[in-house]
Amino acid sequence: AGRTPLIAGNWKMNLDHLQAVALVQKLHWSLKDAEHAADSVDVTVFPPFTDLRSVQTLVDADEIPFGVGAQDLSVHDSGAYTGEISGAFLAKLGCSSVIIGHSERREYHAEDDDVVAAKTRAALTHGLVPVICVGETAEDLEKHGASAVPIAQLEKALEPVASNAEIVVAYEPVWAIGSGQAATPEQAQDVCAKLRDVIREKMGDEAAASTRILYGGSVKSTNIATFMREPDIDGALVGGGSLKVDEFSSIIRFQK
Ligand code: G2H
Repeated sequence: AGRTPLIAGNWKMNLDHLQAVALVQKLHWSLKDAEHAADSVDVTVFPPFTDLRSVQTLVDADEIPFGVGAQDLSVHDSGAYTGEISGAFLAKLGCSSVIIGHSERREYHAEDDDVVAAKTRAALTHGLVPVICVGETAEDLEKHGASAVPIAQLEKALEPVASNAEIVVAYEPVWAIGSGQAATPEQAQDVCAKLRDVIREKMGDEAAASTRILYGGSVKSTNIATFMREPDIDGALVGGGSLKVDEFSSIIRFQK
């Protein structure tokens, strides 16, 4: 549908700054040498905060065509918030985007839809593209079906978003995360199409046509192509599969 695919690597709390630099360097070489270049795919990596400076320095120095993003940000711009990281700092480091509302933040850090909306606003204020994560738990799935919870989460997150803002949405069914059991492409497509309808309602036709919606949850080199064939899935948010050079490189070079 004219949207450039986006493959995003969410490293979670893995890799120190030296390991991070080594992985990005090797990934770059692997993609450069690859038979099928991944020219028409955007790649963004989301290292831990402490790796961002090192990764950004390498990416700049070697002109590596990867975006660099953070895994979280503060709702505040600056001030007495011990341990928090402002979107202003991330922007200054050269980050292009930030993951917001990942289910692990929702679960372990009690981030609710209000926090997700506030963080989305903070990201946009500082010129960062928010990668807004939504998804249902196994319990939600049983009680309400697959789409009700992600739809409600996205509606709330989009409240502070202007119709011309660039955002990315990631649909990650919580039961599929790190479990090795991905959703089927048909299930994921069904929810992603409904999420695109939410974008249309809240932001209009243009935003619905241009916004990239990713699938996340146990994406691997062996299943990426099946997701990428679906009309409303524009890429993937990859956790475990983004930590190894060969695997992530294969995911990036998916063939439909
Ligand atoms: C979902 C995903 C990346 P994994 O959290 O955000 O992780 O690919 O390990 O399931």
